[in-house]
Amino acid sequence: MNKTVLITGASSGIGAGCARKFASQGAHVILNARSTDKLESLAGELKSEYNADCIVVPFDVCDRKAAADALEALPAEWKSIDILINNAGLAVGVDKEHEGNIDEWDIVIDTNIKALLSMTRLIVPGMVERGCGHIINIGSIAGDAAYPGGSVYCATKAAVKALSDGLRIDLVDTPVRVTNIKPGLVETNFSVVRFRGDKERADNVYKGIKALTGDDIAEVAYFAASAPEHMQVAEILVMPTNQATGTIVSRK
Ligand code: 8X3
Repeated sequence: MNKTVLITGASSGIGAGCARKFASQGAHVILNARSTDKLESLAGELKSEYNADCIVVPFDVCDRKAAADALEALPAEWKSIDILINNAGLAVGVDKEHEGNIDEWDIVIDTNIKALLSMTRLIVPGMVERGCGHIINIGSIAGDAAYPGGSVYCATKAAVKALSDGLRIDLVDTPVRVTNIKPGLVETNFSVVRFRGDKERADNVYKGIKALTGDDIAEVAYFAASAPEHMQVAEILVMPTNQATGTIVSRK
């Protein structure tokens, strides 16, 4: 794949999985996350494993100015981004809506909705101008229906669906494609963050079920990205075989 891909939240989980998959297929990969160290280490791996062409652009996606400045400062040969993978996102806490922590909600809403929107706003005009591009948003099964303790997170992922659908409508007369990938249980650092660092509680989420991995979701993203140009994979809901909905899971 001779395309330039920018991945947010690339330092771990689904983002790192996407970085490995796209790099292994010859894409030019721009790695974004907050942690320079983690990005540098991943970039080193991609270079040694796949001889990948990749650069790191560390910034917090919630910081609009830092995002705009970093994109502006990209070397000329990296400026034409073909694929934007809006992956950065998180859940914090499992409180009831009427008992939740408003500051934590701000972080979740700012990252999952507002940062996704600002990255889209910064990068998509260039895609339209060049007549080529693909936005892959990492939504969630959580956006399809709310579940206990997930109220605000579920709302943000419902927003990702609405923003993906809206963008697809707005780009309908262009060659630019929009995909919303909605994963179910994926074993990453996600639950550790959701449970505010409680590793044991996080591990329980994936007990007794073969959960998906970041690499599995990367396969889905790559499938959408490598589909023929006339084919727009609009939405994919993907979950472990023993999961049926956001709340129905069979554990052995
Ligand atoms: C994360 C998946 O199942 O925790 O988006 O809602 S789940």
